[in-house]
Amino acid sequence: MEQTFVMVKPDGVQRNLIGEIVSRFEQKGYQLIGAKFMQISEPLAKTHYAEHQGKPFFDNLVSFITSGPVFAMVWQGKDVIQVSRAIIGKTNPTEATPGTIRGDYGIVTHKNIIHGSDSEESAKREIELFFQQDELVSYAKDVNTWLQ
Ligand code: RTP
Ligand code: MG
Repeated sequence: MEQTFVMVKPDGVQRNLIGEIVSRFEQKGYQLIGAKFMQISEPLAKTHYAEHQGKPFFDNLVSFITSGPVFAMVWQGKDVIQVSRAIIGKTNPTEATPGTIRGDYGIVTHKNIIHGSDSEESAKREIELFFQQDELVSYAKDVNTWLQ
């Protein structure tokens, strides 16, 4: 089953949006198989955002993502990589459609609340960067069991 890496950024944590964000992915029908509340180190930030090294916003991006705790997650389900990006919305919240997370809660590009992997390759890379294999738990769900 397809998996992707999603992370509530420091601004999202500070603004108490963890629950809202988790809820959106749960309600869509995706399954949470890993989660970690953590502080990103500078080396981890630079590795995670390596594709942007050398760009004018790189240093600010590293400072921002290490400025406070984040909530890192792995979500699983059909087409979860592409659909997560749709749930998250465009990078610049000004262009993000209302109804998306960035469209509903973001205003500026450098504080856009949430990260999601943009391809199969980056999902695999980012999951391995943030999680050990034994920190991911796939499990069957049967809601009715818990109502009886
Ligand atoms: P992310 O990786 O954080 O999920 O965001 P994204 O895919 O939507 O955007 P990406 O192009 O990967 O950029 C990573 C983060 O860098 C900041 N950024 N600033 N022109 C700019 O000032 C600029 N462009 C990108 C954003 O915070 C973006 O989320
Ligand atoms: Mg990106």
